[in-house]
Amino acid sequence: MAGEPQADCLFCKIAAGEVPATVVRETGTTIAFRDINPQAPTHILVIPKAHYENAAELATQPQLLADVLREAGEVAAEDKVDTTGYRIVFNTGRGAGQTVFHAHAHVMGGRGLQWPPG
Ligand code: IU
Repeated sequence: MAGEPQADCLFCKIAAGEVPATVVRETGTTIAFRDINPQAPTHILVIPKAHYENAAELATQPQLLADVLREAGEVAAEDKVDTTGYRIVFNTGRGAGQTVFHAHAHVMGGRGLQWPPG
């Protein structure tokens, strides 16, 4: 159920501290960690600790969505990509490349980013 921990969800396990990750920031509601397969010099995932499948489901909790977006800005600033520019991406659905079905914002920067993305 939305908002409840899922036994088979990797990001729920990272949020619970059961699976290690390179955590860069944590709040009461969110956790941010470096992507294990970075696609840019800065590639950080910001997730809500509670389980929502994707950005649309997360948006049913507006404060939590705002928490994730605020933390995306914070990690960008901490990695100093806020001045050069960065991208916040929510892949949504398999066809768009979503592989982990626990909502996560990719924060990417530190190199030139093409538009439109592939
Ligand atoms: P996607 O948008 O669902 O494809 O993003 C999932 C990301 O999670 C992807 O960039 C993976 O490299 C990343 N990831 C991770 O950081 N640690 C893991 O143990 C696994 C995936 I599995």
